[in-house]
Amino acid sequence: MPVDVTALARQCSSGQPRHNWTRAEIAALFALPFSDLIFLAQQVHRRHFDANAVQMSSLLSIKTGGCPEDCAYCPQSAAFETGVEAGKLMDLEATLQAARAAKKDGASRFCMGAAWRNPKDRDIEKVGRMIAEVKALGMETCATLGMLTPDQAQRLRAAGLDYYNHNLDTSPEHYGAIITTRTYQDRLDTLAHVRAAGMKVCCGGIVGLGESSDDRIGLLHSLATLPAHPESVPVNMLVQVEGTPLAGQAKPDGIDFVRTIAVARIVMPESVVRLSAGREEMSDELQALAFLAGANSIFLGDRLLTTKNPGQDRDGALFGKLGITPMPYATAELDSPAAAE
Ligand code: SAM
Ligand code: DTB
Ligand code: SF4
Repeated sequence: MPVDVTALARQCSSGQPRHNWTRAEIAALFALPFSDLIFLAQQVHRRHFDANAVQMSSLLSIKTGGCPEDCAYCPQSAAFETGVEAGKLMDLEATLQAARAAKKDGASRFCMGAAWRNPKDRDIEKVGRMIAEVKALGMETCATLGMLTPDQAQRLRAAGLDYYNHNLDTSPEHYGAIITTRTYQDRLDTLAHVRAAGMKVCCGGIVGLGESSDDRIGLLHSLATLPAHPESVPVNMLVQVEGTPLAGQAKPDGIDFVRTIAVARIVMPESVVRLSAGREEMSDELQALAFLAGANSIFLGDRLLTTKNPGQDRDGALFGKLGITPMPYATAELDSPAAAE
């Protein structure tokens, strides 16, 4: 049966979260005239959020490079010559120093990333100590460490981890063209362990992997039909890194990227949607359109994990022009006393 777009738009504008999206409905949203799509995304956004508030996180690579996975986009895979040196797990004091600086620069959440397929149990112990100390600074905590067992997820939660980032990246159909060393189901299993341990989920994908428009529909369908929507949905624009198999291919159209953000906003109305990697190469106008389409979080600071991000000066000027204000502690209740500072 064809989708009744008028009825769908009316139903979407109520902002009620749904988990039974069909691919045909998501395709119909992508196909809306751009102004209608942005209007709908704005209606949904304003039902749940202050339209001018943007959540700010800071990223730190606590273990860089040498990863045994073969994700075709990633400069940290040991399978590609990208010039990224493999390092050891960072020590606690260096991590805390970065977290304190991030807090001073206005980040409310600190996200620690490791180039692992999965952490070992002794890594969980060390990262757990980092999490507890970052939390004691009065920041929300996030980590992205690869696949987890149920027990590892529980230990991270017990250490004070608020969010776990684990992306689906693309549609189930396109996944095998991007990563051969793990399956979509592996990703879904870790997401279930993270949920079962009581953590908030940060899960999204990448635009620019050579995916078709059906794959973007498929990615958003996978995310929006999870048993609970991820609280945080990063939409990354591929950062092409020399030496990775995806370097040098055609870049996606900016309007298509903004459409992906708008549809994510509509199908996961209560989620914070992150305008994630790729901002360094975006114009102010493209970023403004992404915020208008319902993106309401970003990474602050001049570095993502291994690649560049706009620094404080450019972001400060952009936020000033757009009247953007920081959204403190978007969805987590902090139990640390320092949170009140
Ligand atoms: N190794 C862990 C994993 O894969 O889950 C955690 C770190 S990994 C770098 C986190 C995410 O960064 C990936 O899932 C991917 O979505 C994103 N990412 C990596 N390289 C990227 C790139 N070149 N451009 C955009 N996003 C990228
Ligand atoms: C996410 O979705 N994007 C961030 C974060 N989660 C960990 C990572 C982007 C990495 C971009 C490439 C790099 O800097 O190495
Ligand atoms: Fe490893 Fe994560 Fe990069 Fe894949 S995305 S190669 S798992 S660091």
